[in-house]
Order: sequence, then structure tokens, then C-alpha cells
Amino acid sequence: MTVRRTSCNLCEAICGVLVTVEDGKVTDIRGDESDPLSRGHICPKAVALRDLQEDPDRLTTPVRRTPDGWQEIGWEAAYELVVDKLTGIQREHGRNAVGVYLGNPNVHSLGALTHLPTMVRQLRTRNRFSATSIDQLPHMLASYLLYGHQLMVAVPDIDRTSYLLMLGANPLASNGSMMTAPGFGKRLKELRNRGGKLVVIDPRRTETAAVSDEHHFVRPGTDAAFLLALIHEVITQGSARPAEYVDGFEAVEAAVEAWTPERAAGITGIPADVIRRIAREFAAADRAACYGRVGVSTQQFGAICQWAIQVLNIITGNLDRAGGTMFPRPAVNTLLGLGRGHIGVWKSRVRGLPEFGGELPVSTMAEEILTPGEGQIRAMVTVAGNPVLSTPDGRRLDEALGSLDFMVAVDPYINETTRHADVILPPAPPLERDHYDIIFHQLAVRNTARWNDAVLPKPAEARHDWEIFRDLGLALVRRTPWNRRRVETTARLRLSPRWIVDAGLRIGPYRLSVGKLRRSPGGVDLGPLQPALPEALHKKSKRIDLAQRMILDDLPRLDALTSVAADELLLIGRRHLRNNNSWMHNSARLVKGKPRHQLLMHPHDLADRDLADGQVVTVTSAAGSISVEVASSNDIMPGVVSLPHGFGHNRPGTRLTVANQLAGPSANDITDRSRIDHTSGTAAVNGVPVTVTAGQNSPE
Ligand SMILES: Nc1nc2c(c(=O)[nH]1)N[C@H]1C(S)=C(S)[C@@H](COP(=O)(O)OP(=O)(O)OC[C@H]3O[C@@H](n4cnc5c(=O)[nH]c(N)nc54)[C@H](O)[C@@H]3O)O[C@H]1N2
Ligand SMILES: Nc1nc2c(c(=O)[nH]1)N[C@H]1C(S)=C(S)[C@@H](COP(=O)(O)OP(=O)(O)OC[C@H]3O[C@@H](n4cnc5c(=O)[nH]c(N)nc54)[C@H](O)[C@@H]3O)O[C@H]1N2
Ligand code: SF4
Ligand SMILES: [Mo]
Repeated sequence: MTVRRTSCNLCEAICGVLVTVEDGKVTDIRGDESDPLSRGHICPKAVALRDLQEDPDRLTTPVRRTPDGWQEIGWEAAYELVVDKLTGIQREHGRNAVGVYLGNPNVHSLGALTHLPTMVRQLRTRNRFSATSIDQLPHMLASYLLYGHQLMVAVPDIDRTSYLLMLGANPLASNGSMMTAPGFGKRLKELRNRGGKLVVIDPRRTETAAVSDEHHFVRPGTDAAFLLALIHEVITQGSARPAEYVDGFEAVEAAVEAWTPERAAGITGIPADVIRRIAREFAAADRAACYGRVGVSTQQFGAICQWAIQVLNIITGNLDRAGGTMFPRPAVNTLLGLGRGHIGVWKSRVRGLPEFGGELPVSTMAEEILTPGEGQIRAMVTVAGNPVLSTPDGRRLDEALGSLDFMVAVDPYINETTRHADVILPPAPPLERDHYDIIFHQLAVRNTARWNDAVLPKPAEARHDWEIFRDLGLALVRRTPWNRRRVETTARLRLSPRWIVDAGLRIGPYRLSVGKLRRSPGGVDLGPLQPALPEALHKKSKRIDLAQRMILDDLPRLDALTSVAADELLLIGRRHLRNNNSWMHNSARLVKGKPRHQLLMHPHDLADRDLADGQVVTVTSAAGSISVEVASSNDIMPGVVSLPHGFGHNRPGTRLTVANQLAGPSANDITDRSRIDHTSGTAAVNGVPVTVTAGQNSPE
């Protein structure tokens, strides 16, 4: 029996774990007390790392679709086939005829971060998509505009703050996002023990709201009005004190002039006196942080919300001070390895939506496949993504993927998306990989560093994800002899992730190395976050300009927000501690418990429609209808209904043994690809207008 250390890579909390291995099998997984960031915390998902290892549904060799079903093939034959098809389609139809979708687990895998971008670049296509545009894109846009780099994200310094204002986030279920703070519940208790306060703004009384000091319902999609009113109040109360390196304050003052608390109250449902009080308390707190996550990103005003959150922190003097919002300084400088970002350098072909950082909004992916003409996508590469369940109007994307000339998926499962692939390339599972977290140390509430060797050996016939990207990348380079960067690309692809991390650590701010980190496998503590401005800004001027044209020009769009229509219902999402987006639903140990796919609805809204708790209802939006059981809940705001995403495993042709209690429909069958935040291109999956009626909808 041996006990090995690694970190859990299933969410952004990157908890350290101790894995007990007996006879090559995992027998126990528990929290690692010696990790200076996670301090022993884990959640039920960590235990499922073991299920991933032993999962009979998981592919271990490449498979290829044939008229007689899936057939195993060798790695070399699979690469040949994939590269032949992709380059053939590009030769005939142009390079944009190949589309790429990158899903969420890529940011949790070292090998994907070190090798995937180089492979994707070899495809030279502008039709690149990822989960970013249904997730944190507004954060990245705000960071790019204000701080000069898309990943220069200010995180709430939760361990020292005394006032946390949280919008549209539920870290007690999600374990935190764009804020790596493992054991959020414990950190929250510490905050309260210090006499600090948590205020939650959310259309649902979530698990996090339930333990807050104050929770206010907000009408979905209207937070921008609340935030502008807070800024208005801070300014009129005379409490604004932006730092010397901040410009554009007068433009902000002018922009929020009309946003009185009274106006915002009528729109948001949060009373004017509450808005005034929160503004006063926030400005008066000695250390305050405002933080907003999925609920204020994946909605129609995501970019305005994330900008306004930064502005509130900046003008109250809370940016870059202990207990406010701060910039982590990780041991490998992630910002160096990633471009600063850009927006609108090109537009999508069909709807003319702007790229961000080289990616187009995922809401436009289906129509880029289905709309004929030059530049139409005819082949797709998906890597660690399940967009049929996770992006708007999933049925249409389902149909689109079915119409492709060719599709390859790098994924361990045959699921709702990859069932459309011609070839599936399955990477080795997390416990067989070395790990250093390149992304989430950059978003962490404390500077720490941790390298872990793989816990289990990889079988000889298996491939790591980075080996798959390396081999595909090298094969693509061989087919493009005119490529001026051949030598450089080849050399880059041949480096191991470990070599790359080692180099990054050596040139990083703490001059570490993989060797040094291996001597402390529980992680190294590099201390609390430190002030870094204005020097750390990725702007030549070393100044922050609040008056971002793109945002200010967008504000008139808020004039469309008026008070609530009496019979209107708005759909929002939710997450559960024992679910993980659209996958891991075949881990019985993880997903156990009561069914949790129901549509949550307030008793008054049920009564108004003569509906009863538990009844099957039809939920209809502009995009379509689904049937689902309704659950009565006093924890949801009247006029709002909530469904989790990532369900809908009833599509034929998948190879997943999904637990019965997860038999719900896919929320994204009724989210609408035309509803986006036009400024950032983010899908607005929260705040979708729907109707709810009795009975099952007729099957399509
Ligand atoms: N309505 C609604 N929709 C949403 C959201 C919402 O709140 N509401 N949330 C959005 C958000 S925040 C996100 S991040 C997206 C997620 O959207 P996606 O990233 O598209 O979906 P996931 O469910 O994370 O799917 C992960 C896929 O990766 C595969 N996989 C797992 N591990 C690995 C690995 O190590 N390597 C490889 N190659 N593949 C692996 C799984 O089998 C699965 O196919 O969903 C978004 N969709
Ligand atoms: N257990 C578990 N953990 C996860 C995941 C998972 O699927 N399961 N997914 C991971 C991923 S990919 C991500 S991105 C993170 C997300 O992390 P979080 O953002 O913390 O997670 P959510 O539960 O989606 O929280 C969004 C909240 O926004 C609220 N909301 C919806 N619309 C609005 C609105 O208009 N205004 C306001 N103010 N609130 C609104 C919802 O009620 C919900 O409580 O979680 C990660 N962690
Ligand atoms: S909170 Fe859970 S899923 Fe997230 S890293 Fe920690 S153990 Fe893994
Ligand atoms: Mo996400």
C-alpha cells in the first residue's frame, strides 16, 4: 500500500488530495492537510477521480465509426485518418472549413494547456470556439480592457476581506470560480468570525445565500442596473476615491448619473433603500470586495456587469489592497504564455459576431455549420467538450454535427456530442497524469505552487492528451511544407509538459523548479496576495482607464430594461455539488441522492397556472420546448424558474450508464442561441423568457 499526493483537477479549487493505492488500484482518496491552499478540504467529486480510473464506459483505445458500429483502431492509423480528412477538407473548401470546439476540462489538464494551442494553430482556422463564450468571457473582456491582459483577473481577497458582495455565484455548490478558494465554506466562516459580512444577490436563495448575512432576490438579467446604481450612490455620497493611476472617472460619473437607486429598484426588484445602504456599507468597509460569477456573466449584460464590478472595486479604493480584490502572482507566470487578448479583429461569417482572443461566440457554431456558402464549417474537432448539452439550442447543434463531412473528438467518452464523431481519441485519465496547475494558481486567493507526479502509471498502449496533440500537430506540420514556423513548431511540440513547467518555474518570480517542488509534494506556500499596481498593469501607460468606449456605448441597451411584466417567467440555471457540468453522471457514487433535475418554481407561480408540485410540465422558449417535473420552492424568486444544465442523456447512440435520478432534459434545448451579450459575444443562458404549461409536450 502506498499513499501518493496529487491535486484534484475536477474544478477550479485544485484541492490537494492523498490517494491510497493498493495493488495498482485506488482504495482511498482524502484531503491533503499539508496543502497550504486547500488545507485538507475536498468535496464528493474528489472520490470520483477513482471512478474515472475504473469506469467501464471510458474508452481506452481510439475508435472509428463504421457501418457496423464503433471499431477499435491503432493510434497511428487514427492520426493518419484524422489528418488526411482534415487537410483534405481544407484543401477543397479552405482552411475555415474545419471548426474547433474546446471544452472546459482542457483548462484543468496540464498537457492540454501546454500542447493543445500549438496543435490548434496548425489548423489555421478562424472558426474556433470554446466554452469561454458561455462562461467567463465577460471577466476576460473586462480584464483586457481595464488591466491590459485577458487573464489579469482581480480575485476577491477572501481571507482578509470584511465585506464580500457576491452576485450570481454559488460557491457552496460550485466550489468557487474565477476565484480559486478551496474550502469556501470554511473561509466564509472565518470571514464571519472576523466580524465580516457576506451579501448575496441572486434570484434563488442558494446554499451560499442561506449562510449569508443578507440575501436579495434580483430579477435575472438586471444586475447591471443594480451595479450602476451602486456606483451612482458611491459617487453621490462622496465616497469615491480612485487611485492616482485611474483615469476616466468623470465619464463614469456621467454614465451613471441617470441610474438612481429608485430607477434600479423598479427594474431589479431590490428596494432603493437597500441599494443605498449596500453602497454606503461597501464604501465604508475597511476592506470590501465585489465579485460576480456565472449569473452575471452568461446573461445579456455580462460585459457591463463585469466592468461595473471592477469599477465599483476601483472607485472605492478596494482594487489591489489587502482584503479587496487583488492580483495573484503565481510561480509560473501564466500571462506570459498567453496573448494579452483582442476583440473584433474578425467577425463570424453568418451573424457578424466579434471574435475574442481568437475565438468566435459558441452561440453561432451551429449556424456556421448549417449555413451553406464559402467558409462553411464541414469538419469539426472537439476536445474535452460536450456542446450538444452545454451550449444554447443544443438540438440544433446536434443536427448540425450530424451533417458534417467529418468529425474527430478527443474525449474519453461516447456522449451526446462525440457520438457524431468519425474518430474518437481517448486520453489517459487524470490520475495517470503529472500535474501543475497553470491556470488556477493565476486565479487563487493565495500564492502557492504544487507539482505532482502521476499517481498511477499509464498503460503502454494509452496516450496522454499532450501526446495526442503533439502527434496530431506534428502530422499537420508535415502536411504543410510551406509553414514558415515548421522548425519552431516541431521543437515546441516535442517538449514535455514537465519541461515546459520547469522552464516556467525557473524564469518565474520565485525561481522555483519542478525538482524543488517535488521535494514538497503537498505544495509550497508563497504567501498572501500582494499589492502590485500600477507596475503590474499590462498597459504601457501603467494607468487604468475606466472610460471604455465599448462599454459606455453599450449602456443605452440597458434602457430596454423596464419593470416586470406580471405573467413573465425567466429561466435561470443552477449547479449541484454532486454534478459536474454534463459529465461524470455515470459515477453512481458521485451522483447519488434524490433526483435534482426538476424545474424549480415559486408556489405562487404554480398556483397562478393551476400547477402542482411534482407534475410534469412543458417549458417553452423561443428556441423550443422540453418536458420536466416541476418542484415547488420558496427559495426561488417569483417570476423565475430554474433548471440545471448538463442533463438530457437520453439521446441514442451514447455509451454511458447514467444514473436513473439524472433522467432530466437538457436545459440547453430551450436556451436560445440568438440571446447573447452582443458586446462580448457571451451566450445569455440566464434570464431566458419561457412559458410553463401543464402536461408533456408532444415528441418532436
Ligand atoms: N444553460 C447553461 N449552460 C451552460 C452553463 C450554465 O450555467 N447554464 N455553464 C457553462 C459553463 S460555465 C461551462 S464551463 C460549459 C461546459 O461545457 P463543455 O466544456 O462543453 O462541457 P463539459 O460538460 O464540461 O464536458 C466535458 C467533456 O470533456 C470530456 N472530458 C472529461 N475529462 C477529459 C479529459 O481529461 N480530456 C479530454 N480530452 N476530455 C475530457 C467529457 O467526457 C465531456 O465530453 O457549460 C456551459 N453551459
Ligand atoms: N459541483 C459542481 N461544481 C462546479 C460545476 C458543476 O457543474 N458542478 N461547474 C464548474 C464550472 S464550469 C463553473 S463555470 C463554476 C460556476 O460557478 P458559480 O458561478 O459559482 O456557479 P453557479 O451555481 O452556476 O452559480 C450561478 C448563480 O447565478 C444565479 N443567477 C442566475 N441568473 C442570475 C442573474 O441574472 N443575476 C444574478 N445575480 N444571479 C443569477 C443562479 O441562481 C446561481 O446561483 O462552477 C464550477 N464548479
Ligand atoms: S472542490 Fe471538489 S472537485 Fe473541486 S478540486 Fe476540490 S475536491 Fe476536486
Ligand atoms: Mo465553466
